[in-house]
Amino acid sequence: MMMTETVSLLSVPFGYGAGRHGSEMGPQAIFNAGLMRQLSELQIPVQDEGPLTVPQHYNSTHPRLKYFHEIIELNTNLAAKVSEIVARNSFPLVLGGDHSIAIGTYAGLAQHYKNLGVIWFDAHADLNTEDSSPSGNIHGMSLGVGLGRGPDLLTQIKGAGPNLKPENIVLIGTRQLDAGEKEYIRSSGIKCFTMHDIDRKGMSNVMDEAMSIVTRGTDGVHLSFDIDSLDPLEAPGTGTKIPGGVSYREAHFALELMYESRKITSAEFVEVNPSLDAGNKTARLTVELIASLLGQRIL
Ligand code: EXY
Ligand code: MN
Ligand code: MN
Ligand code: MN
Repeated sequence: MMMTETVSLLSVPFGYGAGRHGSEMGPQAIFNAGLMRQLSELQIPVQDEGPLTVPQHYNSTHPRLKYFHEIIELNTNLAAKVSEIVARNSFPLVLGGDHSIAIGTYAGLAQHYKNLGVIWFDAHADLNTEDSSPSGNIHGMSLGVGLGRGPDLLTQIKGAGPNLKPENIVLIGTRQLDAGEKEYIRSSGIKCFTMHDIDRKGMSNVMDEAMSIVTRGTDGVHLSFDIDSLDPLEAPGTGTKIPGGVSYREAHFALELMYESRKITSAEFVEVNPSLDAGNKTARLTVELIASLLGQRIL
């Protein structure tokens, strides 16, 4: 664990940001895979905050952004809850849900951290806008929203000003980018470690570089872990599978290094979709990864 003593577990059973059904069942699948037992073995005080109340589908009508109003409502509630957890000096551990919930997580964190570092583990960059998005699915835009790209109703959930800065963000595991995202990454200077970089440098060097970027001049570091960063052969239970991903070993090692750094101040694990899983394999693997982040060691 990092700078705080208690972990506050917040389930967000919400999947309207994704193109397919099922990630709203992610938190339950992760609990069923033995999360509480694993955490109790670590002897960390864990506070189960219970599931966040999520909006029902109400005729949301935006010409391009699917479930726009539901996503605003959800993230407004989530931001308030995350902010309250940080105010109590507890470590927010958010379980999704699709990746659109990152919008609420960092909006809440931004109430406390003015220069937040972010590690975005993902096959994707989630930097689309309503113009560049091929799908209209907001989970493919959630990092961009944090940088102020998008309609005010999404970017200003907790007041004016972008919540994140490009120079504080590191992408890891990237292997599927849309044209507008590539252009933005190049021009904004966001650091992007693609699968090519991981193959060439090794995860150890990538993590060293990544940690030095996200800790330089920042006041906290958030980990946003999209389970689709992993290779779909190992983690099939997710909605947007892209071959050639991070191995379980590499991910596990990266999370152990994050623990050793003692710099991570909040985390979210998203996009586990049990309806696409083989048994509950992906959720079990997620539990293992969370345990590594929180300090579990083999010996
Ligand atoms: N780039 C594609 C889109 O914007 O539709 C796919 C995005 C998937 C987003 C996922 C969960 O990280
Ligand atoms: Mn994502
Ligand atoms: Mn993804
Ligand atoms: Mn471990």
